[in-house]
Amino acid sequence: MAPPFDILTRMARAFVPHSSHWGAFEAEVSDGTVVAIHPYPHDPDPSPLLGNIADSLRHRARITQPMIRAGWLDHGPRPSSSRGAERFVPVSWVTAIDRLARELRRVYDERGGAGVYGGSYGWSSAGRFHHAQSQLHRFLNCLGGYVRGEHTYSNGAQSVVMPRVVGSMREFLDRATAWSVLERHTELFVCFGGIPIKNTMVSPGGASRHPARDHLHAARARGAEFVLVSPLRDDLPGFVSAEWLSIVPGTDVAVMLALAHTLISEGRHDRAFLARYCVGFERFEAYVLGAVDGCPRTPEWAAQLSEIPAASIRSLARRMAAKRTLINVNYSLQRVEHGEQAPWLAVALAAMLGQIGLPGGGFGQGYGSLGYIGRAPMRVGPPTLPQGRNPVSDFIPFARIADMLLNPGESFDFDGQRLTFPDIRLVYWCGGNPFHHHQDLARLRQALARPETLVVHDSFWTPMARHADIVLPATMTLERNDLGGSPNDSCLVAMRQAVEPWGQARSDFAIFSELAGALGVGPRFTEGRDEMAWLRHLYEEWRGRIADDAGAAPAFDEFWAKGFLEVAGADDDLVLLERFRAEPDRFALSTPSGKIEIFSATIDGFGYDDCPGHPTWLEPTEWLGASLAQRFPLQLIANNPTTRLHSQLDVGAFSQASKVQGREPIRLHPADAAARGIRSGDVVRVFNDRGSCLAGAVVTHSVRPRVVQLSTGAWYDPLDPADPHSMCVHGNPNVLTFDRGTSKLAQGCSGQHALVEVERWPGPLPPIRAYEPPATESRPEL
Ligand code: PGD
Repeated sequence: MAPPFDILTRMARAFVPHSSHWGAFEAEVSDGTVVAIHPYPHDPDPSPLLGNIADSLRHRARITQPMIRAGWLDHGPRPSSSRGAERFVPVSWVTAIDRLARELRRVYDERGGAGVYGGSYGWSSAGRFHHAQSQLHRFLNCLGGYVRGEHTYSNGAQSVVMPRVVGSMREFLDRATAWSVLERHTELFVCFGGIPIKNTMVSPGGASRHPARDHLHAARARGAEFVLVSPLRDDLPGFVSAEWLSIVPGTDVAVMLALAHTLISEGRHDRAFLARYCVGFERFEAYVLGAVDGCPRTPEWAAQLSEIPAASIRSLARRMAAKRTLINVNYSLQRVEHGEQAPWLAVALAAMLGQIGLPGGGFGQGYGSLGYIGRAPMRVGPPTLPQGRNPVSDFIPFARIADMLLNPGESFDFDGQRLTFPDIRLVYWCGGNPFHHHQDLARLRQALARPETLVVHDSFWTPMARHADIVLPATMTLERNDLGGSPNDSCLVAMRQAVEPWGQARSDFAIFSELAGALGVGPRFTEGRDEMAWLRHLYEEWRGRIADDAGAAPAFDEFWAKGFLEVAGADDDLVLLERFRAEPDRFALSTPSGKIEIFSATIDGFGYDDCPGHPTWLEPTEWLGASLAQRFPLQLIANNPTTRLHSQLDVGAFSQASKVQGREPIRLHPADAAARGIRSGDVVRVFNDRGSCLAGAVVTHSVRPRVVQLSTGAWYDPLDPADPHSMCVHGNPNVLTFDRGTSKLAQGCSGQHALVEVERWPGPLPPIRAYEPPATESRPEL
């Protein structure tokens, strides 16, 4: 048994096993403080994001005690446009629990679970038990359920369209080709959106190892060739010596269609494969050749849109047909308007090459988007907290939250269904930051003014916490005990508590246990277990499943003392598509035809103008070819950041070191910078009709001309907090992005692109206040 926490803290120095979404580690603790973070020794390529942890733990941006917005206390629950601009009143836990329990009772009595939005999108933290959304959902299910969200902001378009094209997501996408197979067999790796190492550092639930860089090295050393199709040169590491096809953002579909055109017109496509394993190629072929609308999708046609020379497209198509080729499409390509098209088209192209199911050939999706793609899943998944049953059937695709709050009762399309936005009175957020993940923040603020009550648990004064009515301080993972693990990782981590909770912070579990008690559902929520009893229970349940799989794991106490437990049982048998190739009838796909659907009669039957029955070029509203580009001539790429996970630990040292004069860096091409008199290190204003923000210029040849790149995750910091349209002085790109679903099919997030203009900010520079706690007023009676 490991020494209990109080003894640990008294020891001069302790090394405490722990984990995060970006890697397993040991926290070195001295005098009750984390003094250093040491990566898990077996990790070949630890993430630099570990550098954000130590100084975040005791940062002034931590929430130290429960708070209630003054206006909510004064006027009671009601819509309010003052959210985000008002003072907070510090209250005791007793008062906070009492007020919140009464409010939950009121809403459930009046509206039932259909009046509560508990989707609470967000990555929260690693840890199987304290996973914030699971805790919230379990709690709300004890009260009568909640309106939920479906799919993700990450791969919302892909996760809806792909089941209609190849069937089950997990089997055919996450496991399409193992890294180890790719490293040995792929001759040509065509990477739409690249494989940015920064993204492979992150896996939901954590990863004890980061192997992507080594696999890429090995593939290159064996002679694999890489083609990078991206507006950003560094979307593939330099050591793979990729050929860079510098593309106009949003035009990958046009290039893929032209690759298809070349294959067809030169007879290089595999007709036998298409006939045996696919349906609907003829419909697609007619479209590509221009038989439908008189517009053949030739390389010359695509060159005009993409600015990739026609000769390069033609030559690439020929090489793809001649070599063992893997086509990878990153999630970024589907996080745009009409995002369904690129992943669908990648499958169609791979089918035309006839290599699906051959080692190292075919398609992949998201190799550069998340760390677990291409890694073998464990046969036995990690421990999971049961969430109970949700009796409410209402849901929204996650990215439609502002539409829902602004338009209750209105109907909308989603994946062949006509749904209605529910009428939400109370929003409960736990483990996510919509001011990071949602688009068009001015509109989001108007939407968040609508509910009667907004509750947030977070460890930090994120912009979402500032917009809440009731704010409850949550512990960080190092302040509690948990189990770390993910479905694609062989290491289970005893995430032991390293330090005391900051201020009055409590775990989400502790908060919900108290609330459940106050609402008369305590035993149902806790099942009579405290934190350690739950960990023991979840672990032993998992150990039973391991034993059923003929494996072995030690009893809980031994595991807990050990810290890191390496488990056998990775399912390396990544041959699902090989089986389909060998016996397509026996291993039919879970699509209506049992085959790859290049044309989907189901999707066609929905009659959506923005997502027809086969992959199609649909002009985006905001791209460099649009008329709007005359006023806003630069294409913004708002991608995931390099120096933190989303907006998490933006206060940390690694994230802070990247800022320019305190602002989020924006990268722009030297020609665009020179035309505007901008130099590296200058602060610039980035703007369009939806909003504006300040950012710090980095002038570089790594972005193509007329493109600027500003990553997400700088905490939203409005110059005038009372004005939803106010400029963000820190550099959050979601003040500029547009809030529209990818299409009627998936209604996914399309936040990756927007048209903008950039100008030098002449100063004076407004201060960054994002990390300062909001103003408070004390009320002794509370
Ligand atoms: P995070 O910053 O990870 O962003 O959006 P997401 O909301 O997941 O937010 C997690 C929050 O949970 C943080 O505030 C953290 O402090 C809090 N938290 C962590 N642990 C705990 C805990 O134990 N308890 C509680 N109560 N809180 C906790 C991510 C989303 O953004 C995603 S996945 C993607 S891929 C999207 N990408 C883009 C994009 O490419 N471009 C744009 N423009 N926008 C995007 N938004 C999306």
